[in-house]
Amino acid sequence: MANSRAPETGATYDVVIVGAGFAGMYMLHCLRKLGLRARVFESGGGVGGTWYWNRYPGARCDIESMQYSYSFSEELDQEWSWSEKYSPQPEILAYANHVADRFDLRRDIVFDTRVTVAEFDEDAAAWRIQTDQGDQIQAQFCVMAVGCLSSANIPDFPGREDFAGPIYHTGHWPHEGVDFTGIDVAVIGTGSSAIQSIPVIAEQAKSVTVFQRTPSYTVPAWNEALDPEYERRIKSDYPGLRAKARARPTGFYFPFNLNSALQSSAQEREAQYEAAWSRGGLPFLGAYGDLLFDKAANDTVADFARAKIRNIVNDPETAELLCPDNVFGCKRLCVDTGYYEVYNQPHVRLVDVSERPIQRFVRAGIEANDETFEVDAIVCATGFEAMTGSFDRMHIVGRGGLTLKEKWIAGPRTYLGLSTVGFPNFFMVTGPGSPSVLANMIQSIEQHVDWMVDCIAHTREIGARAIEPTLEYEDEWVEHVNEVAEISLRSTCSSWYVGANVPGRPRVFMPYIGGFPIYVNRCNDVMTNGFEGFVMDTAPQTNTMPRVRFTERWRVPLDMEVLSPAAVAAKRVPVV
Ligand code: N01
Repeated sequence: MANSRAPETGATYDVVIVGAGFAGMYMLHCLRKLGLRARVFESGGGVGGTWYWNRYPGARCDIESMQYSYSFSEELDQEWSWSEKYSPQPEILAYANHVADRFDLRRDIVFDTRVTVAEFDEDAAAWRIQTDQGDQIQAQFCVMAVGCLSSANIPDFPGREDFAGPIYHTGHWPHEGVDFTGIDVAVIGTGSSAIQSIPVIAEQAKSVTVFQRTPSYTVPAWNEALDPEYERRIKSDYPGLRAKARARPTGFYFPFNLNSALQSSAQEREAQYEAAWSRGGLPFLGAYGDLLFDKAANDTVADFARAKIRNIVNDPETAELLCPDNVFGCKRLCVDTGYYEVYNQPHVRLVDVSERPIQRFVRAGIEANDETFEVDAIVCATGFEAMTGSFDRMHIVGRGGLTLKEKWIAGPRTYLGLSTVGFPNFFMVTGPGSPSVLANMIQSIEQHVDWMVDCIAHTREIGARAIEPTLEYEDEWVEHVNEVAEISLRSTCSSWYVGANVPGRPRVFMPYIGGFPIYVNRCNDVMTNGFEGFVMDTAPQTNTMPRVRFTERWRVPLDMEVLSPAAVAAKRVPVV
């Protein structure tokens, strides 16, 4: 990326932040409130992170916009208006830009600059940072705000360089947009990005050929213009809604039925699923309390979803190919607008590559199943190296020359998804081992940032140079994350949650599935107990109680009525 500025060398900051998405922006805002000096490096040309890069047609959030937004500022909540129930990517990016302007964040963010090296200097107790633009700076703390789904997974299809046309990845979409009018397009993949983009691409293209390795379950979004009366009602008590959301396992609020699917009659279940389908979106998973924990219960909802597909898709062969046979909601549930319906259009074709992988790209298109599919453009909707991909792309070196890559060779190991042994003063926003992608990401981000800022402030206030978790607590947390993952059916299938979408990655269930409130309570307790499980060096008064500034708002009572069975089970499992 062109960058004409002179590199910054020799400067010292309190905190360096990698990434200016929703996490990096909020981190910067909070650190400034404490009077700390922070520098943010961002590889993109603007703020917004995932919403800066994922500009593919049809991209929008799948959590209602009124909840998929920052909650730290009541003024911000009141002044911003969303136009749709699930807002489109350009509007979410506009919101990120509004936040950057409103809180004057840009002056501490360096754009078009990728951090390449982060190395802990044990003598200085500080991180030495290098970028691809020649910057060399130092900071006491290093905060990775790199996102969970940022590193594009572009499979190594043979013959990629032979294809005559353009190849796009949904996660790196050209900023000027792509005009598919009148051309033949191939889409590889059928995850959330594909499911959102295919119906929109099909509106323009002469033909769309979709290469499917594994079908996904998707429920309709029933997206619509935001009802002003609904907005007014929420804004009349926004803090109330935010508090209710925080008490939920998913970090966002929606009606949740705790009853068991198996204890309902077939007729009752059908009615319940129909009602949930007609409300649409991710709340569909709240139709019954045991859908993700009991295979027999899950079979009932999977049957319902397959019946929907067969009912919507006219061609029986295509309908069968679109019917998943795995656990419903095991992979991330997709939320769509007109996805199954698109296969009723004569110019949209589904190609099954589940038995035999795509053979190669050739000049004219794609060879699969011994057939050449001639296309003018290829869209790879092939996902991300989730959770750890962005860390892998930097050279991160902790104490004693240990690299993070080496440490995580068999899968990520963290304490609370916040930090990792051997890497002092190093924090990860929504890192592996935290609820992250299993909860409303913006809530997950804010809770992590608030905790980290209180932690950084405390460390400095007591005069410690460094803070790092202990191996004992990290091991216990990793064990607990794995134990809780076993409770849910989500750990049973090959998904990006377990790294199975990228060949060669270790199979580990990466996010914490115990539920957001349980997790938040644990983080609160760790802080209240003087950062239990962490060691601080050269701290003269380690028994000083932390001042809870930012974290206070997360001390909400647990709503035991709506905790998921995994969350309840997690609470029973002794953590330390
Ligand atoms: O990626 P994915 P995504 N040959 O990994 C296929 C979030 N998100 O970008 O399932 C052929 O889900 C792969 O097949 P398989 C959301 O959390 C949210 O769509 O591995 N196919 C799969 O079908 C989501 O879960 C929104 O067998 C290959 C697809 O590519 C996450 O991001 C919107 C292949 C990848 O699907 C990732 O979604 C978009 C190969 N070699 C994304 N390699 C919202 O709605 C991979 N595939 C907010």
